[in-house]
Amino acid sequence: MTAPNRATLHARVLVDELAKAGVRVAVVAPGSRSTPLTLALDDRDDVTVLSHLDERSAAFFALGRAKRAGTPVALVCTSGTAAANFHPAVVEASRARVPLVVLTADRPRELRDSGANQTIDQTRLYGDAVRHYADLPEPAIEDRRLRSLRVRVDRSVADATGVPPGPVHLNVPFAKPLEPTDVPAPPDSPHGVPEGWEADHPLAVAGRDGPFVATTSGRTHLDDAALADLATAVESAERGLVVAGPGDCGDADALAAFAAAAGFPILADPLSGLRYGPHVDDAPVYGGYDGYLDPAVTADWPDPDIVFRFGASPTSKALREYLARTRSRQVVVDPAGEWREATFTASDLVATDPGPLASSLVGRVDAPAEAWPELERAEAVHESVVAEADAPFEGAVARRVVAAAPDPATLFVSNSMPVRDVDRFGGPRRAALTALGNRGASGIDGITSSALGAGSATDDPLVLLTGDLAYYHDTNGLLALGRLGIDATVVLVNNDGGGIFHMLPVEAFDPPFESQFRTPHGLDFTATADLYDLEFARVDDLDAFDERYRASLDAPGTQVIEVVSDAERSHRVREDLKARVVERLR
Ligand SMILES: Cc1ncc(C[n+]2csc(CCOP(=O)(O)OP(=O)(O)O)c2C)c(N)n1
Ligand SMILES: [Mg+2]
Repeated sequence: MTAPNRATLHARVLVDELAKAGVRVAVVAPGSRSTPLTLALDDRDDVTVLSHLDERSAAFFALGRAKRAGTPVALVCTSGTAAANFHPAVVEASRARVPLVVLTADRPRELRDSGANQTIDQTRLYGDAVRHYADLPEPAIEDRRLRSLRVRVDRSVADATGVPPGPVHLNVPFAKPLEPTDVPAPPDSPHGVPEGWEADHPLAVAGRDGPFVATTSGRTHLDDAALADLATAVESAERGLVVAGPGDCGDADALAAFAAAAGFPILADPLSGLRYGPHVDDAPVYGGYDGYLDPAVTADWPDPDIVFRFGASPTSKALREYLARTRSRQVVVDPAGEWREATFTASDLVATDPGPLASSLVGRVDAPAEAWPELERAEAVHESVVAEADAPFEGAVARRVVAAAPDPATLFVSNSMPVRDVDRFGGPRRAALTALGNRGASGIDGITSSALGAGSATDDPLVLLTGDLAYYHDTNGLLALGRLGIDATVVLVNNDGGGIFHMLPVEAFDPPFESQFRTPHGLDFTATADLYDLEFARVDDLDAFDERYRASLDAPGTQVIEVVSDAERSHRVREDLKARVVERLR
C-alpha cells in the first residue's frame, strides 16, 4: 500500500510507534494543522481517542486520566493558542509527575516568524515543565527520517514514564496537504510518496512488532551499608513517624507493614494513597493531625527520633510546621531523588523506591518502638470533638463525602478549602478510595476536567468535591460528561466566592477583601444543568445533603449537589473545633 502523501505517512508512523510504546489513549482537540495526527489516531483500533473541544479542559482531562490510570496519555492539538491552552495542565503534570505525551501541530519552518496565520513560536513552549522536548523535522520520504521519528517517540514515552514521570512535548510541523489526498510522487511533487517506496523500507514504515527501541530501566536499590544505617536508626528510635504527603508514595501495603514493624504511626495526607484502603487495619493511620498539631499541644511532646517522609510536601500547614519544629532526623524518600522539601528541615534525602525500601527495612527491624500515647490521644480527641460537632459547616460536608463514599470509589478533591477539609475531617477508612487532586501547582483552573478524566479511567463511582470558583473556572469541562458518557456525583460547595481567603490576614482589610479576594459572583449554577443536561439539586442543610448524596451514588447519570454555605461561618466553626481540641489536649 502506498500512502497518499508524506504527511499521512509520517503521522501514521508516529502514531504506530506511540501505540507500540504503550500509549493507549489520546485526547484530541479539533484543528486543521493536526489533521494528519488526528486521522492516524482515529484509524487505530488499539488507541482510544477522546475528543474534546476546549484545549484547556482537554489537557486537564488527559492529566486526570493519566493520573488515575498510571499510564501515559497522548494530547493533540493544532497550532497557535490551542497549544498555549495546554500549558496549565502541563505545569500540573510536571509538578505532580503525571505522564503526558503532548503533540502540538505546527506550520512548516519557513512560515515561522513570517506573519503566517495561527503561527506562534511553539519552540519549547512549556519551558522546563517537560521532561523531553523535540521540534520534529518536517515529514520527508527518507528511511532515516522515519526511523529517527520512531526512536524519538520511544524516547519521549520512556521519558514521560521514567522516574519521575511527567509531560513531554513534541512539536510536529506539517505542510499541506494535511488530509490523505493523493499527491503525485516526486519529482512531480515533493509531498508524494513514490510507488513501492514503503515496501522497500519495511523497518522504517512498519517498525517492529513491539517498540522500535524497547527501554528497560532498573530501580535504585540502596546498598547494605545504607540500609543498615536506616535500620539502626529505626531500631534505636523510641518514637518515630511516617509522613505520607500527596502524590504517589509507593506501595501502601509495604509502607503500612514497615510502619507496623517499626511501631511508627502514619500521618497520611488524603492524597497520599495511604489514608484510605485495607492497609489501615495493619498500621495506625492518622488523619486528624491538621486539627491538633498546634504548638500549644505539642510543646510537651518528646520529639520523634526519626521521621520517614514519602510523597510531596503535606497539604497541612500544621503538619509542615510541626515537622519544622521537631529536631528529629528527617528522611525524605523519593524515587527520583528530587529536593521537594520547602521547610528545609530534612536531614537525609534517600533516592530510592519507597515500597522496596520499606520491605527491606521490615526484615531488619526486630521490635516496634514504644507507643506514642500523646499522639494516639490527640487523634482520638480530635475525632470525638469532630464527631460531636453539630454545626453545619463545609468541613462536615467533606467528612460526609468521604464517610459515605462507596467502596471502591474515585474521589477527586478541589484545591482551596475542599482538600483542606478532607485533610482535617475526612479521616481514614479501610475502603478503597482513590483520592486525587491537583496539588502539583494547586491551580483551581482544571478541577472538573481532571476529575472527569480520572473517572474515565475506571469503573469506580466518581465523586468530585469542588468549590464554586473552581466549578466556574472549568464549566467547559462538563461537556465531557455527555460526550464521553461519564457519570459523576459532583458536590459543589457554593460559598459564593473564595472561602479560603477568610483564612488569611487579608480578611481584615475590607475593602478590598470582598471585591478583590473573596469575589462573590452571585452566579446561579442551575443553568449548568440545562446547558450540560445534568441533574441539579440545591441543599442547605446536612440531612438534605446526606439524602441527595446517597441517592446520587446509587443513580446513573450525573448529579450536581450544590451545598449552599457561608464561608465565614464555616471558618469560625473550623477555628472553634480546633480550639476545643487544643483545649482538651493541653
Ligand atoms: C488558576 C488559579 N487561580 C487562582 C488561584 C488562587 N486561589 C486559590 S483558592 C482560590 C479560591 C477558590 O474558591 P472556591 O473554588 O470557591 O473554593 P473555596 O475557597 O471557596 O473553598 C483562588 C482564587 C489558584 N489557586 N489557581
Ligand atoms: Mg467558594
